[in-house]
Amino acid sequence: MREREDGREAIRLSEEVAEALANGRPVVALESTIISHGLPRPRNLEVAQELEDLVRQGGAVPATIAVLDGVARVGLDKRDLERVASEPGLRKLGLRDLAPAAALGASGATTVSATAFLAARAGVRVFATGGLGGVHREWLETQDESADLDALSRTSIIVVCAGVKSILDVPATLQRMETRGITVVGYRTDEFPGFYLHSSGERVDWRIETPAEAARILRERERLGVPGGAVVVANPVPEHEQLDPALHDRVLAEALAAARDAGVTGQAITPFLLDYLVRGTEGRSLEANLAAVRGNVRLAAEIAACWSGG
Ligand code: PSU
Ligand code: MN
Repeated sequence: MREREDGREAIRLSEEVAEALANGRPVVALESTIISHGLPRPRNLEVAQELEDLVRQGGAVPATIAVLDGVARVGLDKRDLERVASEPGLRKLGLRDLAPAAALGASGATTVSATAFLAARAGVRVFATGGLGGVHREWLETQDESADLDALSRTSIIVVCAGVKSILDVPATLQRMETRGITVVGYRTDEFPGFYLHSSGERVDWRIETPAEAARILRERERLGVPGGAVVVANPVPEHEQLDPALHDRVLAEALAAARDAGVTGQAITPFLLDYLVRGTEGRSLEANLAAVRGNVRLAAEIAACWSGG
């Protein structure tokens, strides 16, 4: 990695991650914004550890990504994870925020855009999260489209997710992904998942049945020379663990109205809506969110094994 004048590397890999990558062992990247801004405390720390354990049980090495004291870190130890889960005022960092955070020595959790970028730079090619960001419903007025999409259109990585967050305009987000050349495949489904919901009601054009097929698709993207971009593996939350769709629709409508009334915009809107849903569903949205993330992490570990084995 390129060094700064003061000798500090730009991206620091944990020993375990560096060793796994050097030996061609499977590694799964995990983002940290879901921990710091997406889940209530103190449950978030438990979840951060649980997700790392799930990666290990799947035979891969977890690489949770964040920026601590200005250093982009790929692979965190227990104390680092505690900081991400509980440090007051920890920032939310997208791709555009990485350079100022490094220059100013700031700390922050990384979103999908920043995590995918750092993972790929470090050589990690499989990444698991909950739901991607995308085009917000108020897009016509706010022009709010998550930087996740732009980053994924330029980063060669497999992202396992339960679709995009259902707080978004899902058809518009799918359209933007098509325009930007992001490959989207359904995992054992023909329907695009709905994050808390098993299905968003939208169709996906490609369906895969095995983790090996996901790895093969990224390989073929590279072999063909399709300009760097992600393969999104859309893995639905099992139907029996989804949020009740009627409850989802009702509380989401309330949440969107509350955000409008409170004038919440920009980086704050996604955490605001997710938090409103947790409270408005008495924690049921949280359980569905966690079920989705767990499933994604398990599948990502399997895909990582295929990636490094192939
Ligand atoms: N998935 C979740 N919970 C989250 C997120 C994803 O289950 O909180 C985070 C991711 O970090 C994603 C971010 O990149 O929300 C999107 O934020 P925005 O809409 O501001 O781009
Ligand atoms: Mn945004």
